[in-house]
Amino acid sequence: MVKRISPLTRIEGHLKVEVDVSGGKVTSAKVCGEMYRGFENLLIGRHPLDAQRITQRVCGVCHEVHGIASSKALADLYKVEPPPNGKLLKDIILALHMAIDHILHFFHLALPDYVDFAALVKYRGRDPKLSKLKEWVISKRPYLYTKKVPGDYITDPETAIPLVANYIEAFDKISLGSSALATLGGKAPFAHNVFPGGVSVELTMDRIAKVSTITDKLLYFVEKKYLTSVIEVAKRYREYFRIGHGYMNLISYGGFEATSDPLYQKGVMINGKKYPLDVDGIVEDVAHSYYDGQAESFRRESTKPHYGKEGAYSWVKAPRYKGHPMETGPISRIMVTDRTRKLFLDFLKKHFGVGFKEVFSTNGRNLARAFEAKLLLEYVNRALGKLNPSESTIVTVDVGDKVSGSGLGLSNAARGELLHYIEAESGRITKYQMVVPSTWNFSPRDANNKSGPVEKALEGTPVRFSEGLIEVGRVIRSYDPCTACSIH
Ligand code: NFE
Ligand code: MG
Repeated sequence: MVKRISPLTRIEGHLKVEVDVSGGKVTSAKVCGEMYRGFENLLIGRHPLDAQRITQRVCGVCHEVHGIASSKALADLYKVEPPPNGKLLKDIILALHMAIDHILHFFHLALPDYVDFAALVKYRGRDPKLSKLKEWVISKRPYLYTKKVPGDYITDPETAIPLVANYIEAFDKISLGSSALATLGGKAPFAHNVFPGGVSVELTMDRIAKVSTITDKLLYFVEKKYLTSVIEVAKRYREYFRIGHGYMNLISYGGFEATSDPLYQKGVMINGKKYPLDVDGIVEDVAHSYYDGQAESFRRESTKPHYGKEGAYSWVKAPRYKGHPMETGPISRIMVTDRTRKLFLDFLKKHFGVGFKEVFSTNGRNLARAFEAKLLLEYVNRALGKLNPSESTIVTVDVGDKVSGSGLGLSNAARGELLHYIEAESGRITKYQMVVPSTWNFSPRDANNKSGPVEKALEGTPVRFSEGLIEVGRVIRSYDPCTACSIH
């Protein structure tokens, strides 16, 4: 029997999921990006420096990442290298953004899959925010307590209410993190002072001190509330160490390298085994996507939309690495990097007694995301200490330069690894290609009929609650989907 979720809510963008259910399990799945946007094509003919302003608007949830990836591609095109402060500032802005994006994902997008917020009716304490929310919902919005999707939720008030309290606090922490982003990036969302040659900000001690204080507060929240909440949920739902098991293929571009001790290494894992990264192995297949053409390297492909193409079912292309569907996200960076892999495996063993295989699961992804938030904020603290207010933060690019050539930007985003590639002639863009994290994860089948990573992970998912498919939703949300990004 084919069951459908359309649209899948509590994600970014418009995603449709079709699953074949038989014997109480998903036997096969199709994930479909439902919209065409065309950012790659609308850049053609424009000034190269427009790319980082325009691509930043691909997404409202990962609002800094495309601007930063684009600035790296442009730095390669214009052959400029940011000074140490410029590199540090790009890393700090990116890491702060990713940490608050992770907080948003767990509390505001994923947690309602696990917790019945109606438990709040039993709240008898004096916390003003919890009391206000309880009163407001009871008197004004009782339907917010009605679960639309049936499921096995946490209902006991002793567990549920502290999780709801953290959900509320998470809003404040995201707002706080955004003010740090604005302090360095000029504004948030969408930093406007990030350029190929660095970041144009006056590096005053009070700015650095403000960002440092906020980072400490975020780190405290991540350690004491975010990580503890994800651990609590994973302990309640231990079966999700087996549900949502993916290909065990991971891709990492390295990153956060502006300090002398880089956080992440470049590399791939194929079927759980590590290899060096070969960027030229990255190809985008369009056999089941609404585009004309064939599987091509990002350096050669173009984007030719063709709605209704025979055999196609998604606006998401299908990136492949040497023919393999690859998962990307916090688990790919953490598991490819020797140091963080060891730390994360120790953490899983200590709290759950599970190992390598369980990383590739619904719980594994949610835990890795929280674990990464901590790693990123610790990195921000190290990077802040390396800033030198008496030195420059930027080298400027001559906007009148009639540049010709190509530029590659390998960068990171909350949902995984992000590639921007530009070609220009006489100061105008002739090609722009983005290979985006959610494009990797939410890709459809390829010319060899190999499913995308999420499609594969959904196979075998139990369906005990066929109305609403809560288990399917949990698996998909463990990837923190962004369809806006994936279709770009
Ligand atoms: Ni729109 Fe984004 C990018 C994706 S990552 S969310 O790039 O996919 O945080
Ligand atoms: Mg693309």
